[in-house]
Amino acid sequence: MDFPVTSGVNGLERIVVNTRDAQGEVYLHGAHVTSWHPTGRKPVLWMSGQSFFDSAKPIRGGIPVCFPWFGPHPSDSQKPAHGTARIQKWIPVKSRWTAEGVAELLLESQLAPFDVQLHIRMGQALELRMNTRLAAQEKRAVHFEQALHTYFCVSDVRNIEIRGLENCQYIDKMLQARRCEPTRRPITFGQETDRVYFNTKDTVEIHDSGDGRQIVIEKSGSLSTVVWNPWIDKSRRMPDFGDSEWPQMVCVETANVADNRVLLAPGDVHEMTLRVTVKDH
Ligand code: TA6
Repeated sequence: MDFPVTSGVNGLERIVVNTRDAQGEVYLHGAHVTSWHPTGRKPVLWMSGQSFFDSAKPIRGGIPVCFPWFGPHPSDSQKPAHGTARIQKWIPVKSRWTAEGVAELLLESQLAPFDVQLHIRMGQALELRMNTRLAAQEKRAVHFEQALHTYFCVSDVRNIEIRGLENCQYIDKMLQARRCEPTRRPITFGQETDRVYFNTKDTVEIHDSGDGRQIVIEKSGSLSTVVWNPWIDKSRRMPDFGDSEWPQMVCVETANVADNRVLLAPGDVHEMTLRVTVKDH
């Protein structure tokens, strides 16, 4: 292991990455990437100043791994929102430098009936690869949902636009999960926004003139993209989200949810990837 496991906030274990090209952190709790930015750039991933760091609760910010369901459990309200992966301690299997100075980490978890691996590469780009397979003893196909629920830093959510989803149908959670036709224009924000865009493989760009940058979000093995900002009232209702933090973040989530949930057969491996890069506006 080229990158040691050390003690983080409240003693939760983490791996700190500090390379020529990038800095970042990954907590074993939830295999949670809590920070990343290329050297010399502002943070790319947003973290709440009120986040819990508690082995029984999800971390607020960075990249929560939502799996094997998204949102409330479909039939049992006692089960945790967004599944169990993000509140489970993952096992660090590998951490190494590559010849190009990229930090490569591999964490895995057994979330019955699934075995999941999360490969993370931190350099000038941030790359995550989530591989999901059924445990060997499983003889039947099983459905799952997943999301890399990424929180991005922005100068002010009221001054950004998100491009790449103009031609996608979406489910609008603010309209009682109504199915909506494509807007044919970039996403801008003037209220709480909670949308699941489905049947899209498209790259999404966050254009942030305030920070003078674009955050480019590429993906594969994902047909859903979720866009969320809690705005004022919902922020106040979340104990791990500061009341005045909402303008500084937006979630763009690489996912397979709802219509795009995955049916995984015994012996198959499902792969979903996310690649984040930053360029000047
Ligand atoms: O991805 C958007 C969403 O599903 C919102 O509805 C909101 O609940 C958000 O996730 C955060 O969920 P959490 O369980 O992390 O508070």
